[in-house]
Order: sequence, then structure tokens, then C-alpha cells
Amino acid sequence: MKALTTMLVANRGEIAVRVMRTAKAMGMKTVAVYSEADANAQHVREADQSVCIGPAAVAESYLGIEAILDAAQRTGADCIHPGYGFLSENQVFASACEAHGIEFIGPPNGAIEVMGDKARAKRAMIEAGVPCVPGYQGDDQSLVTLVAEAKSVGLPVMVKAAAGGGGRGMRLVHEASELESAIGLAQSEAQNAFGSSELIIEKAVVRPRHVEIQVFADKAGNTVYLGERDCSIQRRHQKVVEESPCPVMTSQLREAMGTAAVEAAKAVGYVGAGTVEFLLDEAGEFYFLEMNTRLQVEHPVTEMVTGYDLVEWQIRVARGEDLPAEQADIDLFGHAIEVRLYAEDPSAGFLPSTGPIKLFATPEGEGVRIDSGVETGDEVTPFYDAMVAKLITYGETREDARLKMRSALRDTALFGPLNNRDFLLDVLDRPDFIHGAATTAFIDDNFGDAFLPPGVSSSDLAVAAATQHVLAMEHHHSQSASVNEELLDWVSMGRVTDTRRYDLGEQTYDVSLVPLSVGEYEVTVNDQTHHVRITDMGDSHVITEIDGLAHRYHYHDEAPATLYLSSDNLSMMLADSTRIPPEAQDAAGGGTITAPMHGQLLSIDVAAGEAVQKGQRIAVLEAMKMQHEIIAPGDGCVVEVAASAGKQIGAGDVIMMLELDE
Ligand code: MV4
Repeated sequence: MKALTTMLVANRGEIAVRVMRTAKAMGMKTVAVYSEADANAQHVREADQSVCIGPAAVAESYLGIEAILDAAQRTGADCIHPGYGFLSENQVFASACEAHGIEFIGPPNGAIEVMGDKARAKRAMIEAGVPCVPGYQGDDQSLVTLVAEAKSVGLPVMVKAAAGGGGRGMRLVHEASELESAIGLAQSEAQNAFGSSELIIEKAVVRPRHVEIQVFADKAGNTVYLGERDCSIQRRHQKVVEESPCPVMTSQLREAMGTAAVEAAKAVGYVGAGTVEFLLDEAGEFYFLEMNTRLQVEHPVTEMVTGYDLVEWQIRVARGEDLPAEQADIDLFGHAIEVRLYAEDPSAGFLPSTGPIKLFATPEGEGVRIDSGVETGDEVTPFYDAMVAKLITYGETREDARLKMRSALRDTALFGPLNNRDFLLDVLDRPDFIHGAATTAFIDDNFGDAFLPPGVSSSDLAVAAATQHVLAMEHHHSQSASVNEELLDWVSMGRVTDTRRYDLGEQTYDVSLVPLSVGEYEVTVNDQTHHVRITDMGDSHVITEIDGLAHRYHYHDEAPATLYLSSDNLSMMLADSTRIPPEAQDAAGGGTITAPMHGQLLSIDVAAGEAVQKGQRIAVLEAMKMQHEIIAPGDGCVVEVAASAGKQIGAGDVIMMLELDE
């Protein structure tokens, strides 16, 4: 038995945070490593100690074996958890840890080595009696042999790079006439991508499900399986939704797949957490694909249905303890679903989206788990994977978990980078998903290469206008001495009409708002009129009653021109083109003079053609019973006067245009 007291986590983001929480709960000290881009990241904030291991680029930081081992030595870490990705399946790193007397929390490097090579893995699995897809995984890599083997396997075939994984370096071939060129291309691609041109050939399984078995082994050789996860819903080999149990699983099939997975693990002397991936075809036959020798992103769904903490198991196994449970004790209860929230732009082919996070709000509640590595105020940088959080929900039945996930996503807001929340909500409501019928063809069948979010509704825009109006009023209120709330929506000439113009893609919406009483408005969007009441407003949420129905929205205000608003199924960034931020005005030459707030123009002090000097008063606006002087921002000349004295004017409306001197 080993006493492990200090764990270094060689990772970042949600998995680093998640691993450290269990380590801490088990009484260990935690050490974070970080790149210069992550100096203030959440995993650093939560660690007991942290060490900078280099610049932002992963090759110079999170993949830097020496810097990480050095950090372990400097902080007295006696074990390293690699998380997933980065060095988690790197046998050089695993053996280097061992050589430094540091416990690598993962399998022995022999197991990493065998499973990292598809041909070797498959040969080992066939020997162990694990069902594999029929195919060729031999040493003779000549074109003639590969083509002949593919023909004898029978088309269609999958041609895969032996050193590839997770769908990289894989191609489907339908026609015998295409074999030669497809194999040639696959060889050169594999050589470039993985430094080895070795291929394997497999019969292509049509519309399979991706079903993976969680296995666990201790150092004494006890090996168990902890049910399965169905990860069929993937987009370009990126998992989107995962769940446990698999909707079409039976207890006989689970036992057969579980036993095969345990045999697979035993055949390579496995220790710790591992995942054996299978394809499950429409006839219920299953075939070994590959084994992932790490804790996977989607492990929480297994934790929810088994009740075990898999990181706790990893630590116990690393210490040399027996597995906490025997096969006969392991049961699955209920159903868990996980979705991956990504900072990406679904409408632009799911390209990553970066930048500061203005608001990240997630729900709390029974049966809802959020694993995330960022908070409001953090930044999504272009250097790393764009996953922001995992949402996991649990229910007694699959439908309970699905409904809980819908509601959790509706209560989630991510403002700043674009994200896939609305896409995930759409996925959850597709009939194939509702019926548990999704295969690996689900995304292609249901979506194209991009996801077009639902259209904005006039009631959402009415809420946006009311929210911005209230915020502007509060702002003025806090700036003026003491104004009775009742008077906020009034100026001396009478009731204010607040007008805005929202630009959303190609569409423009003209919105006008008339206050009826405090917090109650009549809002017209293009030609549709809504009755909006603001019933509650916090720093980032607003509850409104619109035409008699209550809704909760998240918002983030970037006065004067931008409002982020997220409703049940739509996240919007609303740019109000009538309220141009001062910086933008400067950039545009600074000659457009707009009203800083709504009110009445008391006077216009200059006329078209007249010269003005910087600091000169050019107009007077009365708002909130106060007079505001409008001052020329520079020397120049009046081109046009757009407003007239004595008239009401809305915030952002143009008063006059100046041509400023250079
Ligand atoms: C296959 C296959 C069909 N037949 N192999 C893709 C990821 C990698 N782990 C293996 N993959 C596949 N291998 C044979 N012989 C179909 C896939 C596949 C897939 C697998 C799991 C989840 C999503 C997928 C999407 C497309 C193809």
C-alpha cells in the first residue's frame, strides 16, 4: 500500500477541476500546472499550489513532460493524474513518471502501448476471444495485399490508420474500383498525421451505435465492468450527447459486452479506469473497436447510474487498494444523460468561438450536475478545446432525464463566445432522440453541416426593449439627484416613447416602447404590439410577463448598444443600431452627434454651415428635469442639423452631423 498525499493534475479546464475536487475530498493536497494563457484559470484558483509550465501553445506547456515532472518534484507531488487528452495516453510520460518515482494514475505503459496500435490491439483481442469486426490487421502492408484483403472482407470496407484513433485517419470505401487509390491516400495521410503508414481494413458496419463499456481493474488483477454508455450522437467524431444505460440494452447483452470488455482489459494487464469501445449493429451484434486507456469525458453518466466516484476509485487503485466493489455488487439505477456545451458557432459550421465570458449561468437542483472549468469573467482562448462545460442530468427513467436536461439547458446562459446550447436543445427534441433510436447517423440524418437557430420572436425583442429601457432608466436614476420613480418615464413635455432599431443578421426590427406605469410597457415590434410587465430583475436575470404569460430570461447589458438575451431556446446578441457606442462614433470620424438619453431638445445653438470649436455648446437637452449641454467634440463645421428645438428625441437619435477637422 502506498500513501499518496499530493496530487499534481497534468491538465486544465473542467477535468482538472473535477479531479482535484475528489483528491481534496480524500484529504490530498492538489497541485495545478498551467500555461501562461491559463494563469488565472479556475483549475489554478482551486488548487492548493500551482506551477506555470510554459507558454500558451500545448506543445510548450501541457505536453511538456519535463516541465511537468519538474513541477511535481518542486511541489513534492507523489502522484500525477493526467485527465483526458494531452499526456493521458502517452506511454513515454507514463514511464517517465515511474522513473521519477511518481505514481502515474493510469494503466501500466504496456497496456497503453498495445491499445495505442489498432493492429496490435485487434490481434490481442482476437486472441482473447473478444468479438472484432472481420478484417485484416496483418504486417504485410503492400498495396496488392491490402487491396486483395479488402476484396475478400467484402465491400463496403473501413480503411483505418493503425496509429489513428477516435475517427482520425479513417475512410469508407464502397467501390472495388476505388480501393487502390483510397488505400494509397490513406497510407500517405497516416504517414503525415501519425508518422506511420500502417493500415487495418475492416468490414464497414452500417448505421451502428457506439456503445462503450466502463471497466476498472486493481493491481491485484480484480477487473469489473460498470455498465455502458451510448455515445452514438457525434458530429465529426466529436461526441455531442452521451447516456447510460444504452436505450436498447438488455441484461443479457450487457453481460455479454461487459464480460468481453473485462476479457479485453485482462488480456493487456489493465489497471485503473478504462473504456472498451464497441460498435453495436442493428441485429444486436457487437464488435470491439478500440480501448481508451484513460478516464473519459463522459464518465459522469456512469457515476450517476452506479453511484460511484470513478476518480476516487482511480486514487484507491493507485494506492494499491482492492476495487471498492465486486461485480455482483455493481448495479445500475435510473438513467443519466450528458451534453457537452461548446464555445462554437453552430450557424458557421461549428467553428470554435473565443473571447471573454460575459455571463455563464447554470441551474442547480436535484439530479443536475454541472462539470465546468470556467466562470463569468473568464476567457475562452483559441489555444485549447472549446468545451466550456458538461451538463449531466439524472432521472428515474430516460424521459425524466431528458426532460430535466431540456429544462437545465433552458436555464443555462453563456454570453460572450457563441455556443451550441440552442443546438443541444434541438437535438433533445428530435423524434429519433426522444425514442432512443439514434445511431451514429443521427447528426447527418437530422442536421446539415450547420445549425440554423430558430427565428427570433417579436415577444423576445419586446422583452429586450423593456429590459434595456429599465436599465437605462436605472442608470439615469442613479446619475440624477433624486427623482421620484413615478417620474422616471416622463419628461416635462409628457410621456417618452423609447425607440430602438435591432439588427439581427439580415433583419432589422424597429421597436418602440411606451411606458404605461412603473415596470409596465406597451412595446411595438415592427407592427406587432405586446404588453410587457417586468416583474423581477436581478443582475443577470429578468422575469417578465408578456401578454399575460411569465417568462424568465438571462441578460447581460453592454450599454449603450448591445444586449445579450437568452430565452428558452434562443440566445441573442442584440445590437441596437440607433445607439452607437462613443468609441464607434470616434472610429467613424466622430462627427455624428446623438442624444445621450431621451428627452426634449430645448435649443439648437448652431446652424448648418457654421464653424464650431471644441468644447462649444451646440445644443441643450432636457431629460430627467435636468438640462444637459451637448458639446462639440472637436473643431469643425456643421454639415446638417437633423433635429429641431422643442421636440422630443430618443436616446441615440441623431441631433446633427459635424465635419471635424483632422
Ligand atoms: C467503424 C464504423 C463502421 N465500421 N468501423 C469512428 C470512430 C472510431 N472510433 C471508429 N469509427 C467507426 N468505425 C467499422 N468497421 C463506423 C465508425 C463511425 C463511428 C463510430 C462511433 C461513433 C460515431 C461514428 C461516426 C462515423 C463512423
